[in-house]
Amino acid sequence: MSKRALITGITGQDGSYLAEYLLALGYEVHGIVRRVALEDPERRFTRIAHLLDRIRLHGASLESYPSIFNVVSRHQFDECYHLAAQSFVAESFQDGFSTMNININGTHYVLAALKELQPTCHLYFAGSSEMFGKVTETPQHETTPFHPRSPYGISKVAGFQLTRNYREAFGMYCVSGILFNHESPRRGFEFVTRKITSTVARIKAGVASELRLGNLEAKRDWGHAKDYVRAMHSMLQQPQADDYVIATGQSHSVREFCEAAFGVAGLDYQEYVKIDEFFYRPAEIDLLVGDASRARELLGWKPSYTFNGLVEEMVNADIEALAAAGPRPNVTHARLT
Ligand code: G4F
Repeated sequence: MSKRALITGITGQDGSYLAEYLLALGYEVHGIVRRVALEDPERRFTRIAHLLDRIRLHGASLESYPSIFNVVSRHQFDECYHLAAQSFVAESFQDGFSTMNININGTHYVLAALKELQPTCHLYFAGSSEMFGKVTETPQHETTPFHPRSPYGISKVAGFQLTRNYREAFGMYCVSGILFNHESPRRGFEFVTRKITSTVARIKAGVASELRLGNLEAKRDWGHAKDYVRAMHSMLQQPQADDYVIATGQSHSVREFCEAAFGVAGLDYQEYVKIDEFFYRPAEIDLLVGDASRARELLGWKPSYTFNGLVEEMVNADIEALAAAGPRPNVTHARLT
Protein backbone atom coordinates (compact mmCIF):
# COMPACT_ATOMS: atom_id res chain seq x y z
CA MET A 1 0.00 0.00 0.00
CA SER A 2 1.47 3.33 -0.98
CA LYS A 3 1.42 6.15 1.55
CA ARG A 4 -0.75 9.20 0.95
CA ALA A 5 0.63 12.70 1.62
CA LEU A 6 -0.99 16.13 1.65
CA ILE A 7 1.14 19.20 0.87
CA THR A 8 0.01 22.76 1.53
CA GLY A 9 2.07 25.14 -0.61
CA ILE A 10 2.62 22.52 -3.32
CA THR A 11 3.01 25.19 -6.03
CA GLY A 12 6.02 26.76 -4.30
CA GLN A 13 9.72 25.94 -4.51
CA ASP A 14 9.73 23.48 -1.59
CA GLY A 15 6.31 22.02 -2.38
CA SER A 16 7.30 21.18 -5.94
CA TYR A 17 10.58 19.50 -4.95
CA LEU A 18 8.84 17.63 -2.12
CA ALA A 19 6.09 16.40 -4.48
CA GLU A 20 8.75 15.08 -6.87
CA TYR A 21 10.61 13.39 -4.01
CA LEU A 22 7.49 11.73 -2.57
CA LEU A 23 6.30 10.57 -6.01
CA ALA A 24 9.69 8.95 -6.58
CA LEU A 25 9.22 7.13 -3.24
CA GLY A 26 5.86 5.78 -4.45
CA TYR A 27 3.57 8.14 -2.48
CA GLU A 28 0.12 9.23 -3.61
CA VAL A 29 0.56 13.01 -3.52
CA HIS A 30 -2.23 15.53 -2.89
CA GLY A 31 -1.85 19.29 -2.77
CA ILE A 32 -3.86 22.23 -1.54
CA VAL A 33 -4.01 25.22 -3.87
CA ARG A 34 -5.96 28.43 -3.77
CA ARG A 35 -9.02 28.62 -6.04
CA VAL A 36 -7.48 31.61 -7.80
CA ALA A 37 -4.53 29.38 -8.79
CA LEU A 38 -6.88 26.85 -10.36
CA GLU A 39 -8.23 29.68 -12.54
CA ASP A 40 -4.77 30.66 -13.73
CA PRO A 41 -2.87 27.35 -14.01
CA GLU A 42 -0.33 28.41 -16.65
CA ARG A 43 1.14 31.09 -14.42
CA ARG A 44 0.51 29.60 -10.98
CA PHE A 45 1.53 26.01 -11.70
CA THR A 46 4.84 26.59 -13.48
CA ARG A 47 6.81 24.66 -10.85
CA ILE A 48 4.47 21.65 -10.87
CA ALA A 49 3.37 21.64 -14.55
CA HIS A 50 5.39 18.47 -15.18
CA LEU A 51 3.67 16.71 -12.25
CA LEU A 52 0.04 17.62 -12.90
CA ASP A 53 -0.96 14.22 -14.28
CA ARG A 54 0.53 12.48 -11.23
CA ILE A 55 -0.78 14.56 -8.32
CA ARG A 56 -4.25 15.49 -7.04
CA LEU A 57 -5.04 19.11 -6.31
CA HIS A 58 -7.73 20.43 -3.97
CA GLY A 59 -8.95 24.04 -3.86
CA ALA A 60 -8.81 25.50 -0.34
CA SER A 61 -7.56 28.57 1.49
CA LEU A 62 -5.46 28.96 4.62
CA GLU A 63 -7.84 31.77 5.55
CA SER A 64 -10.81 29.41 5.78
CA TYR A 65 -11.11 26.62 8.34
CA PRO A 66 -14.09 24.99 6.56
CA SER A 67 -12.12 24.70 3.31
CA ILE A 68 -9.17 23.00 5.06
CA PHE A 69 -11.55 20.78 7.04
CA ASN A 70 -13.28 19.79 3.81
CA VAL A 71 -10.02 18.61 2.14
CA VAL A 72 -8.90 16.69 5.24
CA SER A 73 -12.34 15.02 5.49
CA ARG A 74 -12.15 13.62 1.95
CA HIS A 75 -9.08 11.37 2.23
CA GLN A 76 -7.11 9.56 4.90
CA PHE A 77 -3.57 11.00 4.88
CA ASP A 78 -0.49 9.36 6.39
CA GLU A 79 1.55 12.55 6.28
CA CYS A 80 0.78 16.25 5.96
CA TYR A 81 3.45 18.81 5.03
CA HIS A 82 2.29 22.29 5.95
CA LEU A 83 4.52 24.53 3.82
CA ALA A 84 2.09 27.24 2.69
CA ALA A 85 2.70 30.69 4.15
CA GLN A 86 3.30 34.34 3.37
CA SER A 87 7.05 33.73 3.33
CA PHE A 88 8.57 37.02 2.18
CA VAL A 89 10.03 38.78 5.22
CA ALA A 90 10.06 42.27 3.64
CA GLU A 91 6.35 41.98 2.77
CA SER A 92 5.56 41.11 6.37
CA PHE A 93 6.75 44.61 7.41
CA GLN A 94 4.37 46.12 4.83
CA ASP A 95 1.37 44.06 5.93
CA GLY A 96 1.96 42.29 9.22
CA PHE A 97 -1.75 41.65 9.64
CA SER A 98 -2.22 39.39 6.63
CA THR A 99 1.11 37.63 7.33
CA MET A 100 -0.06 36.87 10.87
CA ASN A 101 -3.50 35.80 9.70
CA ILE A 102 -2.28 33.39 7.07
CA ASN A 103 0.74 32.04 8.91
CA ILE A 104 -0.71 31.67 12.41
CA ASN A 105 -4.40 30.96 11.80
CA GLY A 106 -3.64 28.88 8.70
CA THR A 107 -1.34 26.64 10.76
CA HIS A 108 -3.91 26.44 13.53
CA TYR A 109 -6.62 25.42 11.03
CA VAL A 110 -4.46 22.60 9.63
CA LEU A 111 -3.60 21.33 13.13
CA ALA A 112 -7.20 21.57 14.33
CA ALA A 113 -8.62 19.80 11.25
CA LEU A 114 -6.12 16.95 11.65
CA LYS A 115 -6.88 16.63 15.37
CA GLU A 116 -10.58 16.48 14.61
CA LEU A 117 -10.46 14.07 11.67
CA GLN A 118 -7.08 12.32 11.48
CA PRO A 119 -5.14 12.55 14.73
CA THR A 120 -2.68 9.82 13.69
CA CYS A 121 -1.52 11.69 10.56
CA HIS A 122 2.12 12.85 10.88
CA LEU A 123 2.39 16.61 10.47
CA TYR A 124 5.40 18.66 9.34
CA PHE A 125 5.39 22.41 10.03
CA ALA A 126 7.77 24.67 8.10
CA GLY A 127 9.56 26.56 10.85
CA SER A 128 12.32 29.02 9.97
CA SER A 129 15.71 30.33 11.07
CA GLU A 130 13.96 33.72 11.08
CA MET A 131 12.65 32.62 14.49
CA PHE A 132 16.18 33.07 15.94
CA GLY A 133 16.35 36.66 14.67
CA LYS A 134 18.69 38.73 16.82
CA VAL A 135 20.77 35.73 17.72
CA THR A 136 22.18 35.14 21.17
CA GLU A 137 24.60 32.39 20.09
CA THR A 138 26.36 31.21 16.92
CA PRO A 139 25.82 28.76 15.36
CA GLN A 140 22.13 28.39 16.13
CA HIS A 141 20.70 25.03 17.13
CA GLU A 142 17.45 23.58 18.45
CA THR A 143 17.83 25.13 21.92
CA THR A 144 18.90 28.63 20.82
CA PRO A 145 16.35 31.16 22.19
CA PHE A 146 14.01 32.86 19.71
CA HIS A 147 14.15 36.64 19.18
CA PRO A 148 12.27 37.23 15.92
CA ARG A 149 12.83 40.54 14.12
CA SER A 150 9.82 40.71 11.78
CA PRO A 151 6.09 39.95 11.75
CA TYR A 152 7.02 36.96 9.59
CA GLY A 153 9.47 35.67 12.23
CA ILE A 154 6.90 36.24 14.97
CA SER A 155 4.27 34.32 12.99
CA LYS A 156 6.68 31.39 12.57
CA VAL A 157 7.42 31.32 16.33
CA ALA A 158 3.65 31.16 16.93
CA GLY A 159 3.29 28.32 14.38
CA PHE A 160 6.21 26.49 16.00
CA GLN A 161 4.65 26.81 19.47
CA LEU A 162 1.23 25.72 18.19
CA THR A 163 2.79 22.67 16.57
CA ARG A 164 4.63 21.75 19.76
CA ASN A 165 1.49 22.31 21.81
CA TYR A 166 -0.57 19.90 19.66
CA ARG A 167 2.21 17.34 20.14
CA GLU A 168 2.32 17.78 23.91
CA ALA A 169 -1.38 18.37 24.62
CA PHE A 170 -2.97 15.88 22.23
CA GLY A 171 -0.17 13.35 21.68
CA MET A 172 -0.13 14.01 17.94
CA TYR A 173 2.95 13.38 15.78
CA CYS A 174 3.71 17.02 14.95
CA VAL A 175 7.21 18.27 14.14
CA SER A 176 8.80 21.54 13.08
CA GLY A 177 11.75 21.78 10.75
CA ILE A 178 13.79 24.87 11.61
CA LEU A 179 15.07 25.38 8.08
CA PHE A 180 17.71 27.95 7.25
CA ASN A 181 17.54 29.72 3.87
CA HIS A 182 17.23 27.28 0.99
CA GLU A 183 17.34 28.27 -2.64
CA SER A 184 17.24 26.83 -6.16
CA PRO A 185 16.39 27.80 -9.74
CA ARG A 186 12.73 27.58 -8.58
CA ARG A 187 13.15 30.28 -5.92
CA GLY A 188 10.77 33.24 -6.13
CA PHE A 189 12.21 36.36 -7.80
CA GLU A 190 11.59 38.52 -4.72
CA PHE A 191 14.18 36.68 -2.60
CA VAL A 192 17.69 38.06 -2.77
CA THR A 193 19.43 35.03 -4.32
CA ARG A 194 17.04 34.71 -7.26
CA LYS A 195 16.90 38.49 -7.65
CA ILE A 196 20.68 38.41 -8.04
CA THR A 197 20.91 35.38 -10.38
CA SER A 198 18.02 36.49 -12.62
CA THR A 199 19.51 39.98 -12.91
CA VAL A 200 22.96 38.58 -13.68
CA ALA A 201 21.33 36.70 -16.57
CA ARG A 202 19.61 39.89 -17.79
CA ILE A 203 22.84 41.90 -17.58
CA LYS A 204 24.73 39.16 -19.41
CA ALA A 205 22.05 39.21 -22.13
CA GLY A 206 22.32 43.00 -22.40
CA VAL A 207 18.75 43.72 -21.26
CA ALA A 208 19.63 45.15 -17.82
CA SER A 209 22.47 47.37 -16.72
CA GLU A 210 22.36 47.36 -12.92
CA LEU A 211 21.19 45.46 -9.84
CA ARG A 212 19.68 47.47 -6.97
CA LEU A 213 20.00 45.85 -3.55
CA GLY A 214 19.71 46.73 0.14
CA ASN A 215 22.03 45.45 2.87
CA LEU A 216 24.99 43.63 1.29
CA GLU A 217 26.56 42.71 4.64
CA ALA A 218 23.73 40.48 5.95
CA LYS A 219 24.94 36.89 6.24
CA ARG A 220 22.82 33.83 5.59
CA ASP A 221 23.30 30.06 5.66
CA TRP A 222 22.19 29.18 2.12
CA GLY A 223 21.48 25.56 1.16
CA HIS A 224 19.70 23.88 -1.75
CA ALA A 225 15.93 23.28 -1.45
CA LYS A 226 16.28 19.80 -2.96
CA ASP A 227 18.44 18.74 -0.01
CA TYR A 228 16.02 20.30 2.49
CA VAL A 229 12.88 18.45 1.34
CA ARG A 230 14.69 15.14 2.03
CA ALA A 231 15.04 16.29 5.64
CA MET A 232 11.33 17.16 5.88
CA HIS A 233 10.38 13.64 4.84
CA SER A 234 12.91 12.03 7.14
CA MET A 235 11.57 13.96 10.16
CA LEU A 236 8.18 12.28 9.71
CA GLN A 237 9.67 8.74 9.63
CA GLN A 238 11.21 8.82 13.14
CA PRO A 239 9.94 6.80 16.13
CA GLN A 240 9.50 10.04 18.15
CA ALA A 241 8.21 13.39 16.91
CA ASP A 242 10.76 16.16 17.46
CA ASP A 243 12.08 19.42 15.98
CA TYR A 244 15.30 19.73 13.95
CA VAL A 245 17.57 22.47 12.62
CA ILE A 246 18.41 22.00 8.93
CA ALA A 247 21.36 24.05 7.67
CA THR A 248 24.71 23.79 5.90
CA GLY A 249 26.73 25.27 8.78
CA GLN A 250 28.31 27.83 6.43
CA SER A 251 27.42 31.46 6.19
CA HIS A 252 27.99 33.94 3.35
CA SER A 253 27.13 37.62 2.96
CA VAL A 254 24.83 38.98 0.26
CA ARG A 255 27.97 40.65 -1.12
CA GLU A 256 29.71 37.25 -1.39
CA PHE A 257 26.66 35.82 -3.15
CA CYS A 258 26.85 38.71 -5.65
CA GLU A 259 30.55 38.18 -6.21
CA ALA A 260 30.04 34.46 -6.86
CA ALA A 261 26.96 34.91 -9.09
CA PHE A 262 28.45 37.64 -11.30
CA GLY A 263 31.65 35.58 -11.38
CA VAL A 264 29.79 32.60 -12.91
CA ALA A 265 28.85 34.89 -15.82
CA GLY A 266 32.37 36.29 -16.09
CA LEU A 267 31.31 39.70 -14.68
CA ASP A 268 32.51 41.90 -11.80
CA TYR A 269 29.63 42.62 -9.39
CA GLN A 270 31.15 45.96 -8.35
CA GLU A 271 30.40 47.39 -11.78
CA TYR A 272 26.67 46.63 -11.57
CA VAL A 273 25.45 46.46 -7.96
CA LYS A 274 23.96 49.71 -6.62
CA ILE A 275 22.83 50.24 -3.03
CA ASP A 276 19.21 51.32 -2.70
CA GLU A 277 17.81 52.33 0.71
CA PHE A 278 14.38 51.10 -0.40
CA PHE A 279 15.48 47.49 0.05
CA TYR A 280 16.73 47.91 3.62
CA ARG A 281 14.48 46.41 6.31
CA PRO A 282 13.24 48.26 9.42
CA ALA A 283 14.91 45.52 11.52
CA GLU A 284 17.59 43.30 10.01
CA ILE A 285 19.03 39.94 10.98
CA ASP A 286 22.79 40.34 10.58
CA LEU A 287 23.96 36.75 10.79
CA LEU A 288 22.37 33.32 10.57
CA VAL A 289 24.33 30.08 10.57
CA GLY A 290 22.87 26.77 11.67
CA ASP A 291 24.19 23.73 13.49
CA ALA A 292 22.46 20.68 11.99
CA SER A 293 24.44 18.09 13.94
CA ARG A 294 21.29 16.68 15.55
CA ALA A 295 19.72 16.06 12.11
CA ARG A 296 22.98 14.53 10.94
CA GLU A 297 23.09 12.13 13.92
CA LEU A 298 19.41 11.16 14.17
CA LEU A 299 18.16 11.53 10.58
CA GLY A 300 21.44 10.74 8.81
CA TRP A 301 20.88 13.99 6.88
CA LYS A 302 23.60 16.09 5.30
CA PRO A 303 23.57 18.58 2.44
CA SER A 304 24.88 17.45 -0.95
CA TYR A 305 25.26 20.90 -2.59
CA THR A 306 28.09 23.35 -1.94
CA PHE A 307 27.54 27.12 -1.88
CA ASN A 308 29.38 27.56 -5.21
CA GLY A 309 27.47 24.63 -6.76
CA LEU A 310 24.16 26.24 -5.76
CA VAL A 311 25.10 29.66 -7.14
CA GLU A 312 26.37 28.15 -10.39
CA GLU A 313 23.20 26.11 -10.92
CA MET A 314 20.97 29.15 -10.29
CA VAL A 315 22.89 31.50 -12.59
CA ASN A 316 23.15 28.97 -15.42
CA ALA A 317 19.44 28.10 -15.13
CA ASP A 318 18.51 31.79 -15.37
CA ILE A 319 20.80 32.33 -18.36
CA GLU A 320 19.26 29.32 -20.13
CA ALA A 321 15.68 30.31 -19.25
CA LEU A 322 16.22 33.82 -20.59
CA ALA A 323 17.71 32.50 -23.82
CA ALA A 324 14.74 30.13 -24.26
CA ALA A 325 11.90 32.53 -23.36
CA GLY A 326 13.28 35.95 -24.25
CA PRO A 327 13.30 38.91 -21.86
CA ARG A 328 10.34 39.45 -19.56
CA PRO A 329 9.42 42.53 -17.54
CA ASN A 330 11.79 42.94 -14.62
CA VAL A 331 9.58 42.72 -11.55
CA THR A 332 12.35 42.58 -8.95
CA HIS A 333 12.75 46.36 -8.84
CA ALA A 334 9.05 47.15 -8.67
CA ARG A 335 8.14 49.39 -5.77
CA LEU A 336 4.77 48.50 -4.35
CA THR A 337 3.51 51.17 -1.98
O1 G4F B 1 16.35 36.45 0.41
P1 G4F B 1 15.74 37.15 1.55
O2 G4F B 1 14.53 37.97 1.27
O3 G4F B 1 15.47 36.02 2.63
P2 G4F B 1 15.25 36.07 4.23
O4 G4F B 1 14.70 37.35 4.68
O5 G4F B 1 16.55 35.64 4.86
O6 G4F B 1 14.14 34.95 4.45
C1 G4F B 1 14.13 33.73 3.74
O7 G4F B 1 14.73 32.69 4.49
C2 G4F B 1 14.04 32.34 5.69
C3 G4F B 1 14.80 31.20 6.35
O8 G4F B 1 15.73 31.76 7.23
C4 G4F B 1 12.61 31.93 5.38
F1 G4F B 1 11.96 31.62 6.52
C5 G4F B 1 11.91 33.06 4.66
O9 G4F B 1 10.60 32.66 4.31
C6 G4F B 1 12.69 33.39 3.41
O10 G4F B 1 12.65 32.25 2.57
O11 G4F B 1 16.81 38.13 2.24
C7 G4F B 1 18.08 37.68 2.62
C8 G4F B 1 18.94 38.86 3.04
C9 G4F B 1 18.28 39.79 4.05
O12 G4F B 1 19.19 40.12 5.05
C10 G4F B 1 17.95 41.05 3.25
O13 G4F B 1 17.95 42.25 3.99
O14 G4F B 1 19.22 39.66 1.90
C11 G4F B 1 19.10 41.02 2.25
N1 G4F B 1 18.84 41.82 1.05
C12 G4F B 1 19.64 42.83 0.59
N2 G4F B 1 19.09 43.38 -0.50
C13 G4F B 1 17.77 41.71 0.24
C14 G4F B 1 17.93 42.70 -0.74
N3 G4F B 1 16.73 40.86 0.25
C15 G4F B 1 15.81 40.98 -0.74
N4 G4F B 1 14.77 40.11 -0.76
N5 G4F B 1 15.92 41.95 -1.72
C16 G4F B 1 16.96 42.83 -1.76
O15 G4F B 1 17.03 43.70 -2.64
